[in-house]
Amino acid sequence: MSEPFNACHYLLDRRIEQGDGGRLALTGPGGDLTYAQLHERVRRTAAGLRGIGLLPEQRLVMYMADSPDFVTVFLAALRIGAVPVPVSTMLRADGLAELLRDSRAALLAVTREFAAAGAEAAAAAPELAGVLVGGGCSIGTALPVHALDDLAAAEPDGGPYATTADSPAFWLYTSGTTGTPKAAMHRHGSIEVVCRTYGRHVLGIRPDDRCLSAAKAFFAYGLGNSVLFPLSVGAATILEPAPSRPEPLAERARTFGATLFFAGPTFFANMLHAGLPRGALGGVRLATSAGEVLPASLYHRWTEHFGVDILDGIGMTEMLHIFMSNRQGAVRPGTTGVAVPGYDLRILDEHGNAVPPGTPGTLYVRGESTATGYWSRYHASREVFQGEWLCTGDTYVQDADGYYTCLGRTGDMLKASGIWVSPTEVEARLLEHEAVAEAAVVAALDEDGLEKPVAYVVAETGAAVTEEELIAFCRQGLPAVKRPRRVVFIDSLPTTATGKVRRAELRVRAAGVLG
Ligand code: 3SK
Repeated sequence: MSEPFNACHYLLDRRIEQGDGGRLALTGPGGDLTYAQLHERVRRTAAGLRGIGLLPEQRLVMYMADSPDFVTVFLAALRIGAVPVPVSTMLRADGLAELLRDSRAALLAVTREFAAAGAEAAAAAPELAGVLVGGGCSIGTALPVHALDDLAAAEPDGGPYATTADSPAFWLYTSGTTGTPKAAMHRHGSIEVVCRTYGRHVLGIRPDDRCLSAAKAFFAYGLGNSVLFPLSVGAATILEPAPSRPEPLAERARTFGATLFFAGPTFFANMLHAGLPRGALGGVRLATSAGEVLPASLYHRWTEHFGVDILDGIGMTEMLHIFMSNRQGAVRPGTTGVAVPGYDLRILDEHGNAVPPGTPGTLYVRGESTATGYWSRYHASREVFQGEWLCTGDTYVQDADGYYTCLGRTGDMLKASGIWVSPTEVEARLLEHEAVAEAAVVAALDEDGLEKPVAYVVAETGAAVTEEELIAFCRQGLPAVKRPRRVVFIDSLPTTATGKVRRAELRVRAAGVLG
C-alpha cells in the first residue's frame, strides 16, 4: 500500500506545520489571506463540500476568475479527494456545457463574472447536481445553489482524505490547435514533482517572492505560476481577476510588489507596443515565457527595455508544467534551453530512431509529472502517451552544446524546393522588421502544387510597409528558398483560447493565395 499523500496537505498543511501561518499567501484586488487564514477557509470549505454530497473522484468544474475563491475551491476539492477541473473562462456557455457533459461533473463552481454563462451551461448538463457560487452573487438555475461563503462557515474538517501520490487529483482540458478538447488527468504526486523540478530548480522560487502571472490559473502554466509554486515554498501570489492587459498588470506588479512575472511571447510583445516606461517592472527579479516560441529579437527588445531577464521554456498541459527551459545565467535567446532536471528528452525521426545533434525530429519527453492519460479518449491517449514517453508533436533540433530549438509543430513544418522550412525561423526574421508586430507563416501550394511559405502579418500601428519590402527583407536574412512568396496583412492572427496561433485556420485561408 502506498504512503498517504494529498496535494492540499503538501501545499497548505505543511506550511502551518513549518510555522508559516502568519505569512501572506494570497494578495491582489480580491484581498489578502495569510497561510493560516487560507488553511482555515480551505478546511471549512472541504467540510462544506462533503456536506453537500461531493464524493472522492467526482468532478467539480471550476469556471472562475483568478481569486481567493479559485484557490480555496481548488485546494478544498483536492483535500476531499474530489477532482477539480479548472476550465477556460474564455469559453462561452455552449463550450462550457460541452465540458460539463464530457467530464460528467457533479458540481459547477462559478465566480460573479461568469455566473450568467454558468447558469446557461448548467441547463444543458443533465448530470450536474448543483452550482457553487463565489462572491455572494446570485444565479438563475433550477439546480440547488450553494454559496461558497455558506460552505466556508462549516466546522473545519479533521484532515485530508487518504489519497496517495497516484490518486486522481485534477484535470485540465488541453486547448489543442484543432479537434475536440481532451481532459489530461493528473495525479496528486505530479504537483510535488513540478514544484521541485521547475519551481525550485529552475525558477529558484523563494519564500520572499511574490508571483504575478498574465496566464490565468485555469491554464496549466498559470496554475503552476499563481498557485502551485508560490504555495509550495510559502511565497505570496498576486491574483488578478480581470483579463490580462499590459498597463493594468504592470500597475498590479508595482502596487503588490511582484518579484516573479510570468507571461507568453504575445503578452511580452503587447507590453512593448503599449509603450510602458522602462521602470514599469522595477521590483521584478525574473520573468518566464512559455506557450509559444519566444523569438530572439523579442527577447532582446523586451529584456533591454524592462531590464529583467526572461527564461523561455516549453511545457504541455499533459506534462503539467515546463520540462525544457533556459536557465538563469545561461540563456540562449531563440532556443528553449535544456531539459529541466527530472525530465529526459529525445528527438526521433519518422521511423522512431534517435537523431544526432543538428538533425530535426519529433521531441519526446519523459518525467514524473506526465498525466495518466486523457479522460475517455482511448485512441488519442495511445498516440500521445507512449509507455514512459510522451510525444510532444513538436519538431526540435538540438545543437552541439545541448540546447534545443523549436522548429514548429511537427505538422507545421514545410518543405520548399526540397529544404525543410521552419515557420518559426521565417517568423523570427519578419519580427526583426520594425513594422511587424506579429507574424505567422504557413505552407501554401503554388501553381505547380509545390509547397511554399506564405506569411500573415499584423503591422505595427501606423506603420506603412509593403509586401514587397517584407519579402525583400526576408531575402536578405534567410536563404532565398525560405522567403515567404506572399505576405498577407491582417488585423489580428486567429488564436486559440490560450493564445496559440491557429495555423490550421491560416492554412485554409492560404489555399489559393499562390495559385
Ligand atoms: O505551452 C506551454 O509552454 C505550457 C507551459 C506550462 C504549462 C503548460 C503549457 C501548455
